[in-house]
Amino acid sequence: MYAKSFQRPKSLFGEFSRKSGDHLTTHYCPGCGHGNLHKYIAEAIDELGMQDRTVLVNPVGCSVFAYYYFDVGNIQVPHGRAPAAATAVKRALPDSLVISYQGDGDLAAIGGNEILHCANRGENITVFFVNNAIYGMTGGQMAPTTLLGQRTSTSPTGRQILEEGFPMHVSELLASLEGPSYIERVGLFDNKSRMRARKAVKKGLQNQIEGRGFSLIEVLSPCPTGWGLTPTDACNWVKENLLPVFPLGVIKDVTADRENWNRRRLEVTPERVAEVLGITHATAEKRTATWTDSNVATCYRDPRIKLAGFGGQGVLFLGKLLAEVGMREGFNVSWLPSYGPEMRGGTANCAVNISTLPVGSPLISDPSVLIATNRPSLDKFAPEVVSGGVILYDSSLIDTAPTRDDVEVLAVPATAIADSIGSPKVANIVMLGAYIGLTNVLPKERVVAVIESMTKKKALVELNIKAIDAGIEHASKAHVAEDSWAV
Ligand SMILES: Cc1ncc(C[n+]2csc(CCOP(=O)(O)OP(=O)(O)O)c2C)c(N)n1
Ligand code: SF4
Repeated sequence: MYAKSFQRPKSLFGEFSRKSGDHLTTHYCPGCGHGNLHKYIAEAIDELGMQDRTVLVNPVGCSVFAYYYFDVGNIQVPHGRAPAAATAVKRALPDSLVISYQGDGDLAAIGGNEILHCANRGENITVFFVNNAIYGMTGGQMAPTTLLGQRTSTSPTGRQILEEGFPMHVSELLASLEGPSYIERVGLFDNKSRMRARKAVKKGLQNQIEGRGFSLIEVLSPCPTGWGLTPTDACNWVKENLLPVFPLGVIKDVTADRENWNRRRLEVTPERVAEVLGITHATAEKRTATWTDSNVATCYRDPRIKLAGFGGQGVLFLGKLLAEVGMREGFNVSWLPSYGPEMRGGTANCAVNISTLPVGSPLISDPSVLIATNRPSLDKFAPEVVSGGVILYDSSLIDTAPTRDDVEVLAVPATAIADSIGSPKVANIVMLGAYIGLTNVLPKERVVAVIESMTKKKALVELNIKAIDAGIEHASKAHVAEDSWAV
């Protein structure tokens, strides 16, 4: 007896964790071609035994969340930049299977330049180019591949030659270059075309494994939502409208002549980076700091610090200062700024790691320390601080204390203190003084040394030293007051 069982390819996750509740379906609309293509790619990866060595470069577009579905290495990149990221991964890890997955807006519009040069270099990668003739994710705007006369949200009367030019035949364009090895156009509109697509997907990946150079598979893909059609009508629309303009078939195939098309492995060492960038003082020495013999309490060690306030309050500078001092102390550090487009007055925050361990990511979603200098920042980030963490806030500007009782809270009237010693501009440095006064995480002398190396103005250095001292003093007094209260 035979039993036929259908199961999900291993290269797709067993459950999709993106949506709460439903972990079985993807976020794609019913009848969308992305789902089919995901399945064919995953099946091919399984068949080629490459799951552990695959890196999928996810684009911006409807398929931005492909990393919730593919159980392989994933990178999500800015709009149109997948070929550059794929190039970097492939050159650094030539034995990996690198996939650039892109829509027609992503690949042919904003990323037109990237794909052109990537194809021209003949990078040994595989590109899946999903052509649905519009920008699906953002509401069906016109793409370079939109058909003449096709109505979209940005061509409401239909695409016109004299207004928007001709539909772009990207595959033919790329095939005119010498670099690419294999380019085929397939469609997803009936069983036969889907089987052909499945084969092309596998060949594109196989080529890469065999070192045969650049492969691109263009997939004419239904977008029922963007086109305002039912899934069945969308398949018919592919056949009746897209096919005559974008005929299916192999557009270029010189894979038989191409071997060893892999690049030499790119050695990226700190020394090499320093050499290329001409940074003579860069050293590759291991970070040596430890907390073992320090007087820093365990709860303050390896801090993950979020600093937040208005632009112009100096929170980004403060973060840089902390990271610089930490680095000079021999810790691993990172500094990641985040700010709005306003030059002044918008919100600004940054994340700083100071760690004895290598920093895996500069992003901090669970800070152990929050230094907040305005109310919105305190409201936004206080709930993220881990239990047992520390919150310092400028109580001159924030009139309500955080309500958390599982963290240590220090109110610092930083702006008032800074005002009293000469300038409200050093309120940020008062906050810094309070932080190091409370935790001992970094020595004051080192902070001063870094400030001295940043400015030649003696008066400014002196004002900063006063601000640090005032912050330290405030922290120690607050501690004493708290201890006596506790007793
Ligand atoms: C730099 C930048 N510009 C514009 C956008 C807005 N945007 C998001 S997705 C998208 C178009 C995606 O269309 P396509 O690549 O065809 O993929 P589809 O959604 O149809 O699968 C645009 C313009 C963005 N996210 N980033
Ligand atoms: S909008 Fe179009 S491309 Fe995007 S998920 Fe829906 S059907 Fe697919």
